[in-house]
Amino acid sequence: MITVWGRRSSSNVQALMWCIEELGIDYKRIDAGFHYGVVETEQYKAINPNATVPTIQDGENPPLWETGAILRYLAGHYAKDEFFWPIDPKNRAIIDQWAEWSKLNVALKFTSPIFWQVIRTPTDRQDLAKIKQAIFEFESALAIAEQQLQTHSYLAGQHFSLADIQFAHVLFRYYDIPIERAPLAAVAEYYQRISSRKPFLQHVAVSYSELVNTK
Ligand SMILES: N[C@@H](CCC(=O)N[C@@H](CS)C(=O)NCC(=O)O)C(=O)O
Repeated sequence: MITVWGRRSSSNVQALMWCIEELGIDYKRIDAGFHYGVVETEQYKAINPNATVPTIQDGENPPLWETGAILRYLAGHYAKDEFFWPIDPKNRAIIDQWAEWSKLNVALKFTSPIFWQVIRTPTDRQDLAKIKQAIFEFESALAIAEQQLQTHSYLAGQHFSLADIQFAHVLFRYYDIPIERAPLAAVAEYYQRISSRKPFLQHVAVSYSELVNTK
């Protein structure tokens, strides 16, 4: 049994929960972070000094933080599917390449400069030019995924993998928030494919209303 600390509205927790569900792992989730608190307690900081979510503990093993590392731990320990995170180093490196790319070029270029600006900043305080530039930069990264997805069903190849979790958990909010989007047909078609996965619907395509700031 894995214990997960992290609120459902955190994008990193969503990626993790999506992975847990895909791999069929037993878990208990404790709300933490944002207005749920917990993360600033000394007890929590002893297991995650960053005071962020998610953190996990698998049985008696040492606690783990940093979503990418947790996903790899779970994949290495629990995935039965040979494609999710392959054992062969050169096949695994392709998954890791796209997963790292997704974290650095997709998630980081979306969450703070776009999502937080559009959803968590009251309309009268939004810097529209800055948001437009951030969308341009984010979609320049998506254009690389577009090219890849024109010839591959999934981000790192023809099979669903850990890279899709790092990449596609961002897409629900990208397609949901009120912004103008570039026409990226292969990404849109891929998103439809991903959206038919139950674990994605259960943990990623969920309300973020607790994050909206209208004041
Ligand atoms: N690099 C870390 C980032 C963790 C992070 O910043 N998590 C955010 C939520 S997505 C957080 O804890 N925010 C503060 C809070 O929720 O209280 C990871 O990938 O796990």
